[in-house]
Amino acid sequence: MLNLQKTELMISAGKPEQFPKNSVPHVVFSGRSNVGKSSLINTLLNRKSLARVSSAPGKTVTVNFYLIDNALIFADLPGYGYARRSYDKKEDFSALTDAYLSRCENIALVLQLVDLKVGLTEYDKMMLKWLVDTGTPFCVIGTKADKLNKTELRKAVQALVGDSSVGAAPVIPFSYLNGAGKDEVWKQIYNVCRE
Ligand SMILES: Nc1nc2c(ncn2[C@@H]2O[C@H](COP(=O)(O)OP(=O)(O)O)[C@@H](O)[C@H]2O)c(=O)[nH]1
Ligand SMILES: [Mg+2]
Repeated sequence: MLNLQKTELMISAGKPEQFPKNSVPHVVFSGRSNVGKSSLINTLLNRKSLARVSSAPGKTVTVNFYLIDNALIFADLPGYGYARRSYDKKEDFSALTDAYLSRCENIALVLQLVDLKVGLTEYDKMMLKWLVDTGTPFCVIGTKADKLNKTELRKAVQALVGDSSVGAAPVIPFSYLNGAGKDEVWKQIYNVCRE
């Protein structure tokens, strides 16, 4: 088991040269701005505010690397598809994300976050296609599950499970408000990291 107390923000990398160069496996958090990446990271690590939860999303373009117990890295990618971001900032985001995804050889698992109320966006589908094409292991995390009633939740999860871009990947509904899905996400992380 990992000692989650031993977690630190290694670096907020704004340039590829700053990406960590050690050989620790990476779990990558990908998704639209505001989808709940920081909230998921904080929940998984039992922290309130290690990863900054933003009400005004998408200002700085960085990949944030958290080192856990010297054995695992959480990589928080820049959020994409945020409408108010200026055009060139958008370019920055994709350049940095592309650089990370193409250069990092230690990606063990990608958690692709999708807001259950919004469903899959074109950007989400682009990312999922890349994950399938490159054979990168991934799970889809349906976020903000607490905002839906039982029927809506079942429909939203079914829509993700049935989408061809998701394929056979696990779909896990998650809520940071009540912790639903937290154990299942950790199970997936431990599964790939044991290999
Ligand atoms: N109701 C609810 N709100 C959430 C959940 N996760 C995130 N949020 C809210 O969504 C907003 C964006 O969350 P954040 O974690 O910063 O998203 P990020 O931009 O993907 O890192 C914040 O206002 C959060 O409080 C959730 O599971 N349930
Ligand atoms: Mg964030």
